[in-house]
Amino acid sequence: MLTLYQRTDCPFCWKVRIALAELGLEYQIVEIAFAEKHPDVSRLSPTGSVPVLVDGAVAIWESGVILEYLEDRYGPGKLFPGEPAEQAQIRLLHAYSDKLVGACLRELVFEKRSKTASEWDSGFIETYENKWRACLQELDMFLGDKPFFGGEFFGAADCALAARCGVAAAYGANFTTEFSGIGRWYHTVTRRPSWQAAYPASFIRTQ
Ligand SMILES: N[C@@H](CCC(=O)N[C@@H](CS)C(=O)NCC(=O)O)C(=O)O
Repeated sequence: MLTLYQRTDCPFCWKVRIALAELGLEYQIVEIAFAEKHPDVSRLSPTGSVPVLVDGAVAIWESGVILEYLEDRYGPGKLFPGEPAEQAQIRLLHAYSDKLVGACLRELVFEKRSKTASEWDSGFIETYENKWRACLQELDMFLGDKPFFGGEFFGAADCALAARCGVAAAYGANFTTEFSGIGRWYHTVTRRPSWQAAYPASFIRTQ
């Protein structure tokens, strides 16, 4: 049985849950509280961060490496489908999601989560909403008419971006009307069984 050390509302963990569900894998969860230093996580992950996936004698930290492992071990051609050039594109979009989309959403979420609505810094929020909008514009152009960021198939980049967009939606960042391609994609994503299975049971209240 696979074990996932995770925090439900963490987008890196959410991404891994979507991938596990896409591959139809059963797993058990060890939930780590916010700021908790769990001894298993400290032992298994040099960064001390989650997600950490344990598969028998193998322990993997770093969500991107977890997806690569799941692909190789359980789903060749499912999370990174296509020819090398298409697979590289999926890896680039996955990195884009973690590094660029993640960076601006993290600022938005922390600002909203750490304060009451009356204390929010509206200028700060506007700055990062604009960065988020710029990311969406690029992603929308990239997606074009394709059903998924993985092309015809829902792949690793879709897992990562689905979790990011889920966080954005939960924190009130509307994006589905302004960017029609992303809106169509997100609508499809939210109807997938993997999305429903992986959706966080609870979100930290924002106000
Ligand atoms: N690059 C890592 C990032 C993981 C990460 O930042 N996890 C956060 C939760 S969203 C965490 O565990 N933070 C607590 C810590 O690092 O001690 C990955 O992709 O797995």
